[in-house]
Amino acid sequence: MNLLTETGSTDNFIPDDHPRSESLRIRHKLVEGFEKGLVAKAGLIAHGRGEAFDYLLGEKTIESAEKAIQASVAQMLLCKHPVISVNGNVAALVAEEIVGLSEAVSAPLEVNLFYRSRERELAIQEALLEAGAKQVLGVDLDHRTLLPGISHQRRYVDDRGIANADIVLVMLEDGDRTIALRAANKFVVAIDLNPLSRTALAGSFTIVDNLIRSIPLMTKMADKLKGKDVVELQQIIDTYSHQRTLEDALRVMGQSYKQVAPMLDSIIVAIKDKQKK
Ligand code: PTJ
Repeated sequence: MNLLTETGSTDNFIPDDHPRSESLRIRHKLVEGFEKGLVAKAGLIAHGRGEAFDYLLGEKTIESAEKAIQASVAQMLLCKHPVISVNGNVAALVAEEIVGLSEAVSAPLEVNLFYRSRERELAIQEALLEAGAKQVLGVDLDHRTLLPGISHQRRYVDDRGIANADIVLVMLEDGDRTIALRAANKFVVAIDLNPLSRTALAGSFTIVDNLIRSIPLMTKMADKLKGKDVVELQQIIDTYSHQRTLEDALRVMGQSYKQVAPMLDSIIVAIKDKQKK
């Protein structure tokens, strides 16, 4: 069959033995999300930026990100009104997983978009409901209110959700709203693969990791930490350093130059293997 003329399932295009098959499948999930009206055009580009940083992290959750997950979940469990902000990329990539986290930390999901349109709000709401969410905030116009200090569409928040939250989890976010949320005295947990982004810097705590890995890890962590008392949770938070986490992510990325020599060797082996066939 001629793969170039084939349409439909991505399985036909991405063979399992392709060394980057997992990353390519995630990309296609996002493209499908775009076709379903969940993801903004710019969301596809934003994903590419994330992929580049993830490459430098070795596409794994580094130790300092695990610590950030622990401290962030501890803080979410201690706060009274946690809310999880969901945009197009999140709904396309981790709809079921974000519903799982929402249940684990008792935090409602709220749709909040940079490129807000009624169609996208409703499509994202539907995807979350299909994934098992019992309620999705941020869509009902009767509950719409404004977060001060932002001129773009992210200023619209739900009076049952982000407007009254004491902690907000954000992903694929822009620095503007993170700063506005902090200015409104909210604790912000950010997930961002770029440790130098304004969001990563402006978050109270930042998890430098791919949300595809970190959301399920946060749910597992919530199940683990739920048994701990307030003093133990507070101790985790007090011994955590936001600055050290960002520095460590950059240190790990900087160390990736050490992979060049072994990777060059493996490419030479791959070329020789192909020549033998
Ligand atoms: O709100 P929407 O759905 O209308 O779309 C808003 C987008 C995503 C277009 C908007 O927020 C945007 O342009 O984002 P930025 O400014 O490109 O920032 C996205 C950040 O998320 C970048 O720092 C990326 O490195 C990071 N990122 C991308 N993919 C992932 C990620 N971080 C964690 N996990 C990812 N999978």
